[in-house]
Amino acid sequence: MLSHSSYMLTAVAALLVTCHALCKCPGIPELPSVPGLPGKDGLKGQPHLPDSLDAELHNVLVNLKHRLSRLEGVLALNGKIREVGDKILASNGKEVDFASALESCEEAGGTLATPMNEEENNAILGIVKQYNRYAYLGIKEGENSGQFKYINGAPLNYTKWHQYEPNGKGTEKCVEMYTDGSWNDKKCDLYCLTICEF
Ligand code: MAN
Ligand code: CA
Repeated sequence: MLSHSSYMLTAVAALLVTCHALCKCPGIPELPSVPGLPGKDGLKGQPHLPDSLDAELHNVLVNLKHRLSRLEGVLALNGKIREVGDKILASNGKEVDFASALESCEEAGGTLATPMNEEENNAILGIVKQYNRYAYLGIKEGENSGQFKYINGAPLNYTKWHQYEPNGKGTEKCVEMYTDGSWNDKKCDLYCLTICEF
């Protein structure tokens, strides 16, 4: 006979495994194994949860998804978020230096908006236009001048430089988006709009 708490733990583990199977979660690592509980393959076979609990968990997930999509609808309606692919973009409307902008995004569990393709660039541009302010992007110049990288150090796979940019030659290590969506290398201690991605 399972104790109440281990029964709940099993239920939560099952919920997480079910969620993991239902949602494609890029970037989310495999679930760690929980000592004393079957792994995700174990849960697929026997012994498994009573059908009533399985149905209940399925119901919980369906309701959570419905609730989340309604909340996203409200936020989008109010111009608080924009969704592009799997990313959610949002701004706090504040203009601060690069380090502060990045810090705000990370504190909220995200990072600075980083356009990886034209569609994402256009979604970020929508927010730049909404506030009519240039925004810092999640891109920085590396040690070699002229070599810009994502914040995680990976090389850029998409660029949208304005004509004659980047021109700072090591003196402008951050990147801002203009109100036409093009990019300019820019000093990092100026005031640009904070746009985060989650
Ligand atoms: C300013 C700065 C530079 C930019 C030029 C373009 O000097 O914003 O980063 O390259 O304008 O004229
Ligand atoms: Ca420049």
